[in-house]
Order: sequence, then C-alpha cells, then structure tokens
Amino acid sequence: VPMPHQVQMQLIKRRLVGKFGTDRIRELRSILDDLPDYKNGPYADIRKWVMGEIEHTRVRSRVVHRDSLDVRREGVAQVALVGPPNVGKSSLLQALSSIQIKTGDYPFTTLRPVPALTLIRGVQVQFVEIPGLIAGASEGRGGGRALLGVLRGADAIVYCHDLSGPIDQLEEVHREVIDAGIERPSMVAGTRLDEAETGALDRLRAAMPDLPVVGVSVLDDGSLDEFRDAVWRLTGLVRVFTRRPGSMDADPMAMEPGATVLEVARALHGELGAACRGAHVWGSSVRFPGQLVGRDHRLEEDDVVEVIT
Ligand SMILES: Nc1nc2c(ncn2[C@@H]2O[C@H](COP(=O)(O)OP(=O)(O)O)[C@@H](O)[C@H]2O)c(=O)[nH]1
Ligand SMILES: [Mg+2]
Repeated sequence: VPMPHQVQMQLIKRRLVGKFGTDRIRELRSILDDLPDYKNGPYADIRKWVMGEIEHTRVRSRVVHRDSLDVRREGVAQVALVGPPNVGKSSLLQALSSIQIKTGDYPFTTLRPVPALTLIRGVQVQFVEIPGLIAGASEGRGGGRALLGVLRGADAIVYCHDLSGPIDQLEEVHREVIDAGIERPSMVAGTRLDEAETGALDRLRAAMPDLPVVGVSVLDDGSLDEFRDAVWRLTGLVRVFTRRPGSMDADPMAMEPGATVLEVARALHGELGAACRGAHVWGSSVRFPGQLVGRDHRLEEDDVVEVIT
C-alpha cells in the first residue's frame, strides 16, 4: 500500500531541496521511477507534477547558466541570509520588508534565493535568503555551488541560527562558506529569541567568537531594530543627509566611508558634481553647525550636507 499522497509529496519536495539544473532532473527521474504507476487519482497527479517539473527545469537550465542563480541587485548593499533550514530566515526577511513571503514549518519552503528590499536608516538595503546550504556544497553537490555563487556576490553575510537548535548545523554552514573561499563582512543572528532559553545567546557567542552575534525575534520590534543596526555596521556604509539650501527636508543617502562633498554632489546629479564648489555641513565632521567646507571635505555618519554651486 503506498503512503498517503500528501506525505509522498512532502518527501518528493524534500528530495528536491537545493537541487537545480541537471541534478534536479536526475532526481526527478529517479522519483518518477519510485512512484506507483496509477492512471488516475492523487498519485497520477503527483506523476504529472513531477513530469511538469522535469520540463520546467529543462527549460530553465537552458535559460539560466547552471552555476548562477543571479539575483538582481537593488539598493545600496546586498546582504545574504544563510543558515540551515527552518531557523527563521524567511520570517526575518518578511519582518524586515513589506513584501509577503511564504513561510512554513517545512524546511523546503524556499528552494531558490529570495530577495527582498528593506529600509535601514532610510536607505534601501537588499536582503537575499539563501536556502539551506547542504554539506558538500563547495564541491558542487546538490546545486550548492550555485548558491555559494550568490553568496560570493553579496556585500555581507548574516549567518542565521535558531537559538533552540544545535550549533553544529550552523558551524557546518559556516565551514562550507569558508571552504568555498568566500570572505565577506559577517555576523550571526541568533533567531527565535523569544523562545530561547537563558544562556543560549551566550553559548552562541562562545561558539562563534570571531563574529558579532545579535539575538533577534520577529515578534520583538526592539530586537529587529538592533538587528538592522548591526547589519548597517556590517555594510560599512556611511549615511549622510542631503538638503537643498533653504529647504527643511533632508534625504538620506549611503556612501562609502570617507566620502567627500564632491562625491556626494556627483552621486546626487552629474551636473551638481561639476558645479559643486563646497557645502554647508551640520554634524560630527565639522566644528560648528552649518560650517562652510570645500569639495574635498570628508563627511561622517549622519552629517547634513547642503551643496553650494
Ligand atoms: N517564536 C518564533 N518563531 C519563529 C521566529 N522566526 C521564525 N519562527 C518560526 O520558525 C519556523 C521556520 O521559519 P522560516 O522562516 O520558514 O525558516 P527558514 O527555513 O529558515 O526560512 C516557522 O514556523 C516560523 O513561524 C521567531 O522569531 N519567533
Ligand atoms: Mg525559508
């Protein structure tokens, strides 16, 4: 007697986690071989679904280079969320952004990188959820190499760990990324903080002594704010505000550290860059509010800048 079709479907999806391109097609064929050959009923539907998936994967393999799952960059920085399945990556993505992402109790909810645009300090930062990296990814197993490719393209990495779960899974993912030679500014998010035992966060800090560790719960806005701050520090970017002379409204923008007045003017508008003679600046980079500075003056976090022409 075959197992209930819902269970069968879950097992099938589980077998497909992290499998892309020819890997996925091979697995789908072997799934097809394992299925009972009913002509109708739910099992016939599953068979049809698997065959449709084979066709779909074939088409996609032709379109997408198998080793790249390109995520279109948006915002001032791209931050990858990586970690074992079910640690709350999708939930975090959802809590940080306005878009709706499907989450579930199943580890196979996300099979492909999922990008989401969020606002941190008023500037757009893109998060990308990387589906669970599996052991052996750096050797290209299970389509993992393509996922590592996405990590390689990111500006920073957030390792996600469920504070109630075993730490060795996190260590395995971390090792996988290091073995792939990927070095990015990194931190660890201890997730589901609301459910965690006391001491769980300290144990995580002890296990990952080289990385900043932040506890976060999607149910706690304060912890989400701290998470955003930590991610901002990770990007290494500097926020400055620009304002038209005489206006009250200042717009935030992100710059590389050490950015000058001229670079800010150029980033605002090419012509403004050409016409820029200096700026009035409020903030920590100047000695008094509204100080007149030259084009080469270096700005600091949260400075307000009025470019003069
Ligand atoms: N209590 C609590 N549950 C969470 C939190 N974040 C995620 N979860 C639950 O953890 C499970 C897995 O979350 P999901 O975001 O799908 O994990 P992913 O596989 O890493 O993307 C879901 O049942 C979520 O509701 C949290 O901060 N607090
Ligand atoms: Mg997910």
